[in-house]
Amino acid sequence: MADTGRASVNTLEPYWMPFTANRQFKSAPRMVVSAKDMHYTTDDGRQLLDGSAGMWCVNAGHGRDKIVEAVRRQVTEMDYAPPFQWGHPGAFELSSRLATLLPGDLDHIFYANSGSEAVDTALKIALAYHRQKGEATRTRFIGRERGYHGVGFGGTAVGGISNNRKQFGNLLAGVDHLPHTFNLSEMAFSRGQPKWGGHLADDLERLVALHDASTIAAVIIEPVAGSTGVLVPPEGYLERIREICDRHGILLIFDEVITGFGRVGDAFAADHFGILPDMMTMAKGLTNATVPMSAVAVRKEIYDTFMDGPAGVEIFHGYTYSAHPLACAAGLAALDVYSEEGLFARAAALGPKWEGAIHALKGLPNVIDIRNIGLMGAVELAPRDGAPGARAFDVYLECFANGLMVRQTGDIIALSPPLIVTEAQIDELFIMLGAAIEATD
Ligand code: PXG
Repeated sequence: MADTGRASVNTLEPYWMPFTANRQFKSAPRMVVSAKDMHYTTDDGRQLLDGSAGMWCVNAGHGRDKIVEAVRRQVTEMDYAPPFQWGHPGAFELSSRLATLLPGDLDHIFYANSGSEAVDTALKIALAYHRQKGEATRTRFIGRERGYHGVGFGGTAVGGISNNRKQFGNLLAGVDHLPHTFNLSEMAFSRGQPKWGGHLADDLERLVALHDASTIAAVIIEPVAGSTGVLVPPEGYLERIREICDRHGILLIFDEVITGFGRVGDAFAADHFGILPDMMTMAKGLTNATVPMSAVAVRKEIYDTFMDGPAGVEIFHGYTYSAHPLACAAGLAALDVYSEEGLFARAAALGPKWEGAIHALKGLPNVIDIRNIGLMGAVELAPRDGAPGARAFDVYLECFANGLMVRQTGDIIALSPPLIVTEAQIDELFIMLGAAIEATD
């Protein structure tokens, strides 16, 4: 009998962990073995309050019966269906539900399996759309510094995080970046949208002048930058980006992989800020992270442009697991839970409590900024001399030791609890985080 390796000792070595300091982790592993509602359980039986909704994705909390049951039912009934030239009811039903939920005429949905794939899909749709309209010179993309759009070649190229780019050479050609919107001296301790910084959108005019509008396919931004530490758009900023894109025939893509599904207190950030993008990427909360799935929503005119093209396959793009039946079942059940429990409105209602609780950390040692919107928040610490990120990493480890899961990026602790969080759990979260900051040099 072939040796499957099952009987061999299970070591930490063979798993090459993503975006992880493997050597550090393997010397002191942090293992979670089960999860329910607001808590993880560690392998040594401790409860961890989930202050990050896993990785910004478990918006309805963990192990929700309705979602688990829907996936169980689907896997028994039909495990898989080919998405090219075949359909299954769940894919159409989920799309109809999303089209209703999404703002404006963002009413056609293309599926992928991760935020990264959704971003690369949106970029490819933009290229093909302009080509279809006879504007094949529009090939350039504009991203933004401190933007995160996943790890595909396109997403890495339009992303604005140096560490994510520098190992990988030239990536996609013809990409430029807007400046990020963060300015500590102008906006420290802003609550919600900073008042300063709307004018930073005018840099898009500068890039249009430099490259000429006829070469630019799309601008892609996160309405609120998540991964790089909750950078809330300044007042007026998104409005000006939208207006400049409109004036120059440039598509505007909102990457709502984090901000979608209630995180900012509305279904989408596009609703919250009242700005309609031409395309929207989503993932994470789409299925409450129970099954991987992502999607690109496009406006009617984009879909119609493809449908007006030559007969046959309208776009040569898709994945084996596009609209996977298990993911569709999880997505439909997640949407049910969100609406039955009014979780998007709940996030909005808890916003003031959240804002008050996070800003109460002002004055603790090394805290140089606090930012918040909806149920997202970030606490930024002064870096240690010559060791950027080390202080926040120590806070992160201290939180873990005390029973709290958070995200850490640079010298920032980022927070995004499941939207079922209670007021008492918000208090508990910030007591633990405050204690961890105080315990850290
Ligand atoms: N776009 C945005 C805005 C994201 O936040 C992606 C695309 C990529 O999604 P996938 O599913 O390919 O990972 C993301 C992912 C963090 C963190 O700690 C954030 C993400 C992923 C992992 C960690 O901030 N966002």
